[in-house]
Amino acid sequence: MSKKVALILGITGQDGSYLSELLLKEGYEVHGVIRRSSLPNTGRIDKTFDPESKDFIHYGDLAEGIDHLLHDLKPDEVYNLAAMSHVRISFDVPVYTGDINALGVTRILEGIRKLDLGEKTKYYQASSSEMFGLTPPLQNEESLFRPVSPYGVAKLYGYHITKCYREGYNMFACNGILFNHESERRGVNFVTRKITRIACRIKLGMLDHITLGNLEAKRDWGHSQDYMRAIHMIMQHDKPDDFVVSTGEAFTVREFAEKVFKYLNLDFYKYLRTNDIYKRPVEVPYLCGDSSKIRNTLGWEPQINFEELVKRMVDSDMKEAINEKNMQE
Ligand code: NAP
Ligand code: F7E
Repeated sequence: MSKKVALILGITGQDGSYLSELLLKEGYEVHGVIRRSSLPNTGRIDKTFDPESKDFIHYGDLAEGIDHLLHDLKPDEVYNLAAMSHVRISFDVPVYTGDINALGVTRILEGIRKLDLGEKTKYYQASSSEMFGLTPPLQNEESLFRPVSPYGVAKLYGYHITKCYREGYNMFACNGILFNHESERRGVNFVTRKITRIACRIKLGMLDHITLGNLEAKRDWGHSQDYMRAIHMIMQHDKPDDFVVSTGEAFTVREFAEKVFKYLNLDFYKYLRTNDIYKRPVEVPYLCGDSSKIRNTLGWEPQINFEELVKRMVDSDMKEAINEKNMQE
């Protein structure tokens, strides 16, 4: 039997790197799209894909569309994980955020439709709990969307246009509405990784403080590997549908930081500074998801809890910080 072909947009990101590993393990032929950058951006996938090989890694950008790749590869499954994914920065680049996170989705769906791949090619859209915005928890598939960031608004467009192509053209197009998920590979300017990275450097005497914004925001934090398992299950379901993916437990940024510093035997408040530059014009105060639908329908549940997430992130950042310190000496 020939291998299933998967195409991942956003393969160089946190989620894309874990998803590519999962799909390769499942026996897929995996292709990914990378952007041109002035410094290497393939650090998360260099161990998985030969950087010299042009067979599986292709240049492309959601600003332009990927019709050429859809035409050449005729993939069985397209995972769109590509986005300008930072909520605060979306206030600085709102037009770009709309172009990539909203219109970028239409570019892919329209490519699938125009090339008449709709019968064959399944589409996954990386929708976000940020779309719920000011709606109080628990949020699930029936909750009102009240986004308050350019990121959340653009993602809501992506969500609806995915449903529109599903209903209008009978395409297998699904949304995963994923709550915050982190990992050892999380981008360094998201709050969890910022805290674990800096705390380890404080422990080793390389830094003497951490500066944060709003400490009271509450988030439902899971691990990216568990969530990539969920999205693969969503794509194997017998019908296209939309699912919330979350742990159902939420903590404040303050609680996350306290836990990290305590794990390292440090007093968080001795090192804490705050600065409004890390605050958003409008904050989403409290996200906590009700993921009963995916648990009951597909049997998914997370395997990595909050404690384990914190431990994995700190242990990994400690190794990285020790290496960095040794290089400096
Ligand atoms: P991430 O680490 O920031 O990765 C984003 C990926 O998108 C990177 O590969 C990036 O490429 C790529 N990208 C950005 N702009 C692009 C463009 N114009 N054309 C092509 N590729 C582009 O994000 P993540 O945490 O893995 O999240 C994956 C997806 O899930 C995103 O769509 C995000 O919005 C969504 N999401 C994430 C969470 C979460 O908590 N992590 C929750 C809900 C939804 P470079 O490496 O070159 O920058
Ligand atoms: O902020 C607060 C900040 O940037 C979490 C993305 O993956 O999840 C992510 O978006 C909270 C916010 O993630 C700092 O105000 C305090 O309340 O880690 P974050 P996010 O905005 O929740 C959603 C679901 C996505 O879809 C997104 O792609 O932490 N916070 N101090 C801070 N945040 C940052 N980044 N930096 C601080 O210094």
